[in-house]
Amino acid sequence: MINIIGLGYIGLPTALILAANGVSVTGTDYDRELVDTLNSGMTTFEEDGLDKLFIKANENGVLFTTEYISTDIYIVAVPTPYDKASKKIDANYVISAVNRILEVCFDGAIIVIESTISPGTIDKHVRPLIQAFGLETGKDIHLVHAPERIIPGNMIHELKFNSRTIGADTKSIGERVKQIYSSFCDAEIIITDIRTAEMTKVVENTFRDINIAFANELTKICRTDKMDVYEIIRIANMHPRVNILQPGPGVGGHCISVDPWFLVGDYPDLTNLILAARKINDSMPKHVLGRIRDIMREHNIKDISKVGLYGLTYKEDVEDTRESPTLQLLENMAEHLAYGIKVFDPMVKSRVVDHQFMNFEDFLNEIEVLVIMVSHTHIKENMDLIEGKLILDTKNICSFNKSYKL
Ligand code: SAJ
Repeated sequence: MINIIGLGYIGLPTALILAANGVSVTGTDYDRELVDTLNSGMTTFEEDGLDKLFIKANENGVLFTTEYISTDIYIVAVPTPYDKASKKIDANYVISAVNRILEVCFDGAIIVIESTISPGTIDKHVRPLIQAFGLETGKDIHLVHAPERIIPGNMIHELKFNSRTIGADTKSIGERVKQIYSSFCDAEIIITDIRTAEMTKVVENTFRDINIAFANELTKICRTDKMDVYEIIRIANMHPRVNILQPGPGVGGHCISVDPWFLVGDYPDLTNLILAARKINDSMPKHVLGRIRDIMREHNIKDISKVGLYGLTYKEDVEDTRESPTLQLLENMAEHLAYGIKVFDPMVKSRVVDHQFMNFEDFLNEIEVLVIMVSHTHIKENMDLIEGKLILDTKNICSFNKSYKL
């Protein structure tokens, strides 16, 4: 029996894919409402293929509870935020999960940490917990780090086809964990040490952040002299060794905008490039605000409540609003909020901000300037509805002559 701790965006799909592939699984989460929802036969977020997996996992007897189970394998997938002041990882969720496991686990149990952690977290924060229990790592308890790599929007496919890294203290424990992941993962599974696995995961997300920052910096350069950044990136990317990502209104989500800070927090004197990239990406919502002002000036629009932001999530076709560029932008313009900039997102069913509309047409009726912050399929399929508006298209999805770009 594997006990998965944390049934969020990573823990739930992992529990389901294991169970769907015949592994005996109990999922544990401290959120009673979430556990009740799963036990009532419903999933807790939308993701392509998740519901199908849920049905299969239920047929195979997957269990959900708020309790920790006595067993010999645990997979921990709890949040790892960073402390905004120190820029260092906040490992409290991991620490509390491991403490609860140590109270109930069998002798010789394996604890796999899937949550993204900064390099050294296991040595600094997790091993001491085991010693404090009077136990010995490598004998009474085995620690493993197996960071996830799946991308929201394509999670189920990537669970099966992305290669994985397993960091373990010994090859034999690494092999045992590899066997578990092999039950559903068809790609290569590499065994390495824990520190390398920790660092590799953070490096992957930092690489993406830096690449996006480069695209965003190019956007600002191109704006100054009216060059077309999208065309320039498109042509540059035809070079066999160039692969620049796309500019946008900012970098959100709980991964790319968080993980590079772990390195900045731990190596402040050595992370000039990484810090610069973070600052560039964090400056993009302000750049969008500047572009909104340009358009308002040009069209003599004085009232910010005539502006509507389309998209509240951190990227297209997901429901997750964490650290989203739109929320960052609204924070940036807090003093103007009283004037009521409008917001709409078809993926967000609850009220998250002021002046949020739940109906697209009502939203459009109230605004003159539409700012596309997120390129949901919904708007791509409803281009005819927005044609009469002044459009600031931060995602380059709109081909109308009149649309403004970043
Ligand atoms: N974005 C751009 N331009 C781009 C690509 C993305 O501005 O060309 C923005 C998005 O709009 C979004 C943010 O970046 O606001 C992050 O989105 P994303 O799609 O790049 O990444 P995430 O956060 O959804 O998932 C990432 C992935 N990491 C890498 O691709 C290296 C995923 O594989 C990881 O599993 C995930 O982080 C994680 O959990 O760490």
